[in-house]
Amino acid sequence: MPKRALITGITGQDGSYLAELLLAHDYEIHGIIRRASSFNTERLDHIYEDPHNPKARMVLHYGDLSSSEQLTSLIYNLEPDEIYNLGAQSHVRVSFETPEYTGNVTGLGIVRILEAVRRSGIQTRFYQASSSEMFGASPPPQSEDTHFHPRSPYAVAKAYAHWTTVNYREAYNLFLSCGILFNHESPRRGETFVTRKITRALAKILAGKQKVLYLGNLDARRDWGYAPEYVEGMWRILQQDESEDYVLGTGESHSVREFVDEAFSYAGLDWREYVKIDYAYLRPSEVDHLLADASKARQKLGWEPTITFRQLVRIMVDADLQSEGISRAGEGEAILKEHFAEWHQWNGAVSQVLEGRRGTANVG
Ligand code: NDP
Ligand code: GDR
Repeated sequence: MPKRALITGITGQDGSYLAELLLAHDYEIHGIIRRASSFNTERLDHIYEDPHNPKARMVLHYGDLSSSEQLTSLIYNLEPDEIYNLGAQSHVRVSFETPEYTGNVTGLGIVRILEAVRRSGIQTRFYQASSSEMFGASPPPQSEDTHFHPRSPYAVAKAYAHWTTVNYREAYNLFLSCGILFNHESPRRGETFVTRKITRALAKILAGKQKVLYLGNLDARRDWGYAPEYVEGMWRILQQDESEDYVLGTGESHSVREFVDEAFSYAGLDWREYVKIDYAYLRPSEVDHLLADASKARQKLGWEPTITFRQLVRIMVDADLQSEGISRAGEGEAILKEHFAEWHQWNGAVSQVLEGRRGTANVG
C-alpha cells in the first residue's frame, strides 16, 4: 500500500516541491487548496493529474485553515499516514497589516488540525512548518535550544503553533514534529519575498520593462538555502522513530545588500544604479540576524544542504531571465543538473512551472 499524505499549503513554494518529492516516493497525495476567483495552482500544473483517472495519485480538495469543517472531514475520511501543515499567511511585512487574520490562519489553524487528529484517534505523523522568525531578536547562531523572541504578528502566530504542537505531543503522546526552518528560496518563491523580488526585478530591468528596484532594509542578514533541499528535510523528520523538533539551515548568513550585489554582478550590472530605498518596505520591528545551528539535523537526520548562497543566486537569476525570454548565463542550470538528478530537475519540474503558468489544476 502506498503511503497517503495530506498537505496544507500545497499551492505554495514548499508545498509544490514536497508534492513532487512524495510522488517520487510513490505516495498518494491529498492537497488542500483555497477557493480563488482565478487559478492559484500554477506551481502544481506540471504534476497535475485528471481526477477522472482512477490511478491519479494527487487529489486536490477545497478548504481553508480558518475553518475546521473541511479539515476535520478530510482527516477523518482520508486517515492520512502523514500530514504536512505548510499553509500559512507567510509574509512577515503583511502580518503587521493583518495581525488578526494571520493569528487565525498561521496560529489557530493548527488547533483545528490537531483537534481532528486527536479526536479521530488516527495514527498519523504530523509535520508543523515552524520558522526561524520565532527566534527574532535572539542573537545568532540559533538552534533548537535558543529562546524565542518573535518580532512580528507572523512570528508570534508561528510560536503559538509551535508550542501547541509540542503541547499536543506531550499531552496526548502523538507523533508531532516541528521543523524550524530558516529562509529557503527558489525560482518558485513568492514574488514579494526579497530574494525573488530582486531576481525578478533584475530580469525585468534587463528586458527593458523596469528601471528601478525599490527595497527596504538592506542590512538584515538571513540564512538563505535552496527550498527543494528543505522539503527533503521535512520528509526525513517524519521518517524518524521519535517525533522531535529540528532546525534546518545552512549555517551561513548574508545581508540583503550582499544578495543584491551577487545577483546584479552575476548579470553584469552595478546594483547601485538601479536600487532605491522605499521606507514603506521597512517593518515596525525587524529581525536583524538569523543564522542556523543545524547540527542536530546533521547528526540525527543526516541532512545537510549542498547548494551555496552563490549557487542559489545563480539558480534564481537564471530562472527569472528565462521567464523573461532572455538567454541565461547558464550556471544555474548546470548546478541543478549536478545536484538534483532524480526528483528535481531543471528541464522537468522547474522550467515547466516557469513557462507553463496556465493554472490548469483546478478541482471544480
Ligand atoms: P507560501 O507563502 O509560498 O505558501 C503558503 C501556502 O499556504 C499557499 O499554498 C497558500 O495558498 C496557503 N494558505 C495561505 N492562507 C491559507 C488559508 N487561510 N488556508 C489554507 N491555506 C492557506 O509559503 P512557503 O511555501 O514559502 O512556506 C511554507 C510554510 O513554511 C509556511 O507555513 C511558511 O510560513 C513556513 N516557512 C517558510 C519558510 C521559507 O523560507 N519559505 C521558512 C520557515 C517557515 P495560496 O496559494 O492560495 O495563497
Ligand atoms: P522574511 O523574508 O521576512 O525573512 O520571512 P523576506 O524575504 O520577506 O525578508 C527578508 C529580509 O529582507 C528585508 N527586505 C525586504 N523584504 C521584502 N519582502 N521586500 C523588500 O522590499 C525588502 N527590502 C528589504 C526584510 O526587511 C527582511 O529583513 C521569510 C518568510 O518566508 C517567512 O514565512 C519565513 O518564516 C521566514 O522567511 C523564515
